[in-house]
Amino acid sequence: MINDLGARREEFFAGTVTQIDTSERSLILLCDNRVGLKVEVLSPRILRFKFTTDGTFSREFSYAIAPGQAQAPTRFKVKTLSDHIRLTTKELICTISKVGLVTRILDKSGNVLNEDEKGFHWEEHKEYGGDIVKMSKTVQAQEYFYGLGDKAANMNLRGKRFENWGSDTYGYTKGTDPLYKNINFYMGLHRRQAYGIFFDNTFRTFFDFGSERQEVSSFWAQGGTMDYYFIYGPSLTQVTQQYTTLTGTPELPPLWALGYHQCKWSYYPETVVKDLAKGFRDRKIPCDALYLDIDYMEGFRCFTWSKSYFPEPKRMVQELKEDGFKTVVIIDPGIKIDHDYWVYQEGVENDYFCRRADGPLYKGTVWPGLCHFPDFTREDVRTWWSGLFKGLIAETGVKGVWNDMNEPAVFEIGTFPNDVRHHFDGEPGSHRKAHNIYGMQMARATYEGVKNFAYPDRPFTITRSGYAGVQRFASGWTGDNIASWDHLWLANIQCQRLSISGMSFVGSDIGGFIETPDGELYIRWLQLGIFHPFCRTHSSGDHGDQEPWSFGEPYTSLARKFIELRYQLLPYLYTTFWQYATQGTPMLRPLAFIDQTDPECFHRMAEFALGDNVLVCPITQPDVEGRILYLPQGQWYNFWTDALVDGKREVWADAPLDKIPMFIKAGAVLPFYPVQQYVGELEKPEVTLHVYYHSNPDACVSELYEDGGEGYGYAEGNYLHKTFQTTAAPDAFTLTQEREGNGQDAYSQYKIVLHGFMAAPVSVTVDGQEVTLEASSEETVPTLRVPAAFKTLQLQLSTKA
Ligand code: NBV
Repeated sequence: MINDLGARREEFFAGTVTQIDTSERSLILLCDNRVGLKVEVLSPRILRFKFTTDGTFSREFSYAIAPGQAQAPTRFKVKTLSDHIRLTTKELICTISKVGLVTRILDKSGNVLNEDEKGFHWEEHKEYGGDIVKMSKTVQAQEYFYGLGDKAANMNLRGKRFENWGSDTYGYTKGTDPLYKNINFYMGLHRRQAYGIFFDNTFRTFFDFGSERQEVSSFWAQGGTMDYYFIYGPSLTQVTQQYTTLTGTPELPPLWALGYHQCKWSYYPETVVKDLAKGFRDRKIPCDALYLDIDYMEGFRCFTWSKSYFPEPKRMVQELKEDGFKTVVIIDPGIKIDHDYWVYQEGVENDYFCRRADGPLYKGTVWPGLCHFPDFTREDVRTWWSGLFKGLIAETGVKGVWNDMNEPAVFEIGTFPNDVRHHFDGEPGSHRKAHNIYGMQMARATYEGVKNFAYPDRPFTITRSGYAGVQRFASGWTGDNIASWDHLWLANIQCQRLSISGMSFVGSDIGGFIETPDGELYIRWLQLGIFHPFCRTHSSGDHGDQEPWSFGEPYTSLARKFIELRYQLLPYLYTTFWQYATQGTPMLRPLAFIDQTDPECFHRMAEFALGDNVLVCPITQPDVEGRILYLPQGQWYNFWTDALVDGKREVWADAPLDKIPMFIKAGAVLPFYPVQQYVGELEKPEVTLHVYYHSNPDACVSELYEDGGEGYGYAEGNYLHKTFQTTAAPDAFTLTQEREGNGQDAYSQYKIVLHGFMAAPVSVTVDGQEVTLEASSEETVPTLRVPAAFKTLQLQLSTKA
């Protein structure tokens, strides 16, 4: 049973199976050396593998798994054969060797999806006790690896090793690892089939994708249990979707949260904030949210306001609100040790702060000086923390909360010492076990507080750190990046990777946090940022200004142009968010997610899709007039010129500084709003449907989801989910609309803009009635207006079309 593989390392393996049990959901195998494996069948495509090294399975508890996700029992069969046990579901075959519990998973046609190399093995942790639990798997031929959250590395993770141990990585660069978030979820793609692995272990974890040994991938943790989920796609998108059936998705954000946000460390005092607000409105640059960084507080004490900088916060927040701005404030976890400070007093009186192993309260230095830190792994502490938001949200009118430093970060020593104790919701342990979920539990308590006091409005929260499942509680940003072209490139990859790792509501500090961009870099970054679900300029503020107008002309006008485009795209962005919130579909999709049969898409990483119909590729170099990019299969319209381009090949896209390469899928219906200075400025913004011609007799489907953009009316059915289909015949083109939901249209008509039609249609009928086209300056872009509830729009095309 003992395999001494390394020079100093004593590794242990499973023995021989002596007992086989099945229940409604699981197969349980026990070996002669007390090693056990429970295979839980969560669905025909999701299997959970949980091991024990001492005959007893650990308690069923997970911060990652969303409550209420339990699925109905799934039928499966178990067969015992001479040297292995075989479990089959409708979609998968899983074999487990009787000696060593080595596992292999195949699709129902017998293709290997994933197989163990050594499989489960472990080492005893000599210093801390417990097991260092390990799993090794065989890398399949031509296998690509994706996922793992916010890694600053190429899209394909093969050949690399990574660590998850949330870290404050100011000024990180490509290759810095670990970063702020801990998402133990990756995907493998080979033979056109994809699967995912989610390793639910909160200790420091590692993932190796053929770095140490080319043909072996492995993952391990410095404590806890080997407990992982295998998720079969077969498409990459399905893998991410199913991962979110386990770990959850966020609720729909308020629509304003998808607008443009402006941040700096720090805007103060009040006059500066007011000037900033005026700066946007005077220049007619749309903006929805303004952020207050740590200086708004009194000596960095959370839940206080600096009396000299912000003497009347409620009035200021209200005045900003009247001008369409929502105020978002930062809240860090460190609570200043100050006997006259009520938050400190409440925390001490109720014993809410973390303690060292031998009893004293843990003290660490952060912005306010020496601090104590709430133990967010206790329910009563989370409830207390949530309650602290009453003042900010219910009384002062703040609309969103930004959680920073929650890795947790501590000056000089990095994070809490290992011996710091945490309650861990009933299974007390050290910081080794709680570190990676500390930030997520802070975000959870913050979210619950903001939600409670914001009701009936929707909450908005953002976090720097998190563990798998954090997407249920907060949006996120990629931390302290640098104003450099390399970082613009990285922001693109990091946001895509977070999105496919279940966390779509993400963005980077536009323009870079550290140092100052020049006008060109800022505009190129903004051009990318408007396609990220979270769109915020942020900078450390100790150097030049970083507002959209800070770089003078032509940059101010260009910034306005792209922020305006963001506001036009809002109905599309919101629909894409709805797909994410309801189905777990990633909002940002790397090319491999668009066509996993085309090997050219597997390693590409600059190009990505936002939602179903928009493909973009940022410019990440100075002084260029365009770039070569790869368009996936299908036909695409250049957004700027309406030129039709065939996919599955490289194309050159012109992109002087006033353009970003942007393509719309042929056949798409792209909903646009008019430009607004902030969400809600227009009470009933008209929707323009941009209809892109395709010559395909097969229908091309686009969606539009609408609700009030605020409040919970949608939960009562007050929403409209519209499905548009476009189909072409040789001399005709049809657009149909199907509607579901009890919402009311906010507008009576759609404006329809026809793109890519060779000539104006000779006749147009809407639900059988003939209508006339509007006079248009450009003959190639005919427009018309149709009733919002139309069912069928029939275009009779000249034979030239
Ligand atoms: O609160 C100040 C900053 C904040 O602006 C930034 O976004 C965070 O990532 N914070 C880090 C702490 C200071 C970093 C040097």
